[in-house]
Amino acid sequence: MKAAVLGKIHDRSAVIGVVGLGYVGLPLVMEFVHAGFRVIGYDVSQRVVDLLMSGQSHIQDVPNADVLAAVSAGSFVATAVEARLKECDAVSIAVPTPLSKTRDPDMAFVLSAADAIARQARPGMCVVLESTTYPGTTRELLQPRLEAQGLVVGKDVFVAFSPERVDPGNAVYNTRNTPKVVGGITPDCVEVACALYASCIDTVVPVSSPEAAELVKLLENTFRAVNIGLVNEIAIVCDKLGVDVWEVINAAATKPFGFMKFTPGPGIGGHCIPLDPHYLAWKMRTLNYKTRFIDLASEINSHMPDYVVEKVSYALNEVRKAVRGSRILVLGVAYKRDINDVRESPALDVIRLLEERGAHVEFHDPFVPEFREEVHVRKGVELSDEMLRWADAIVVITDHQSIDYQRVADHATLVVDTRNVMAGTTGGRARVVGLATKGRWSTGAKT
Ligand code: SAJ
Repeated sequence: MKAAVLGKIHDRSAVIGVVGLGYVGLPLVMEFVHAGFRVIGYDVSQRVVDLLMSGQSHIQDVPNADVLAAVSAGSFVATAVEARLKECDAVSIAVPTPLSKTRDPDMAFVLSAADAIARQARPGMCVVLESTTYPGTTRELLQPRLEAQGLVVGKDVFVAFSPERVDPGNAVYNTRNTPKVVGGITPDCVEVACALYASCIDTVVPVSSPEAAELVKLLENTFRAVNIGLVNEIAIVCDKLGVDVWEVINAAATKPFGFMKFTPGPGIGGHCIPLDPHYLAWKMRTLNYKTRFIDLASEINSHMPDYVVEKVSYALNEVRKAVRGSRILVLGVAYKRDINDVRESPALDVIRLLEERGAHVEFHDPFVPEFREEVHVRKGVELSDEMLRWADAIVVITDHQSIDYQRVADHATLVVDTRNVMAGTTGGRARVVGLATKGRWSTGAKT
């Protein structure tokens, strides 16, 4: 069976399935198409399926033209019909793994994908889970569902975990040129899954088990969460010492070895960093172990929106204004610069906290004209000189590069700058308060 599937991968006659056509799945579809495979994309959203089949892309990093070309050539078909998975020789699962309200893993998407694939699975199939999850998921949730169909893993079917490493909006690193870690249930599973990805990704990194591969991903993103938490705490330390945190970090970053630059901010957003470490923390709790670094980093990072609002309150107070009744313009609501994704964005917390204190808050984000709050859609405002003058305070949350910060300095009266974007401005009427400039006023402090 292994030789058969390896042969189909080698001669590109294998039909590849991708379950979940989001920011991970759709780029992966395109890489398999460009490698010469026919790809069946399965998604439960008929809206997504219809959009893709009409030659349009809903993913920022995948151009419409790529989708249209693949669909027109018959190399890619999107479907919401589960039975189409029966045609696949290999299937990659790239569905969301969110957290529940109690910050526990929500495996519903993975389980329904695994059940769908199990129902359609047949001998000779390779199934790879890509969704970020706790160590043990592949062996405990995916493997038994396939075995329940009478399939022997490592003989009839080949099962592996391979973490996604998609960085939305990254112009340098994409699915093809980012090394792909692969951990299989058996050595033959590793061999088959590595051959699958080696067909369309430059570098494949085999590891000895799915647990190792699952943990690789969690280490990568916990590493970021913990270091962001550290540098956010350093910002608070600098605030109490009256030291410019950006000066300290930029100087530390001159160390050519043994240091990696992270920057403080209003908190962490996105679908990875705020969530992934909690998958590991949850798993370790079931083993009666407390992952203190993860918990502490999460505590500091999730406190940053409160810290920012305290800064706003302090800065307004310095000009005898209360937050209540103040007009505040938030610049940037996306969770990081130059993208349009607001998931878990700290901006949402900052806006909520300011409004709870009675402020009138508007936002401007060149990438996000509007976003959905619980029950209504919140629309942004255009960035105008009038709007800048209207605001009692401008709060920079996302450091989009397309915003003219000199214009902000020239027309605003007060800027609370959580991303150090005002450092590049000169003069202007605005007073700037940074993340770590307690009471120290600077008009466009340069670092
Ligand atoms: N952030 C900081 N300070 C930093 C870095 C990030 O406050 O020094 C904030 C960002 O503003 C954002 C959040 O943390 O709100 C997450 O930022 P991120 O740069 O980690 O961006 P993500 O969430 O898009 O992370 C993705 C991840 N990719 C995958 O999981 C495959 C992550 O592993 C990548 O390292 C990251 O992109 C990247 O390097 O850009």
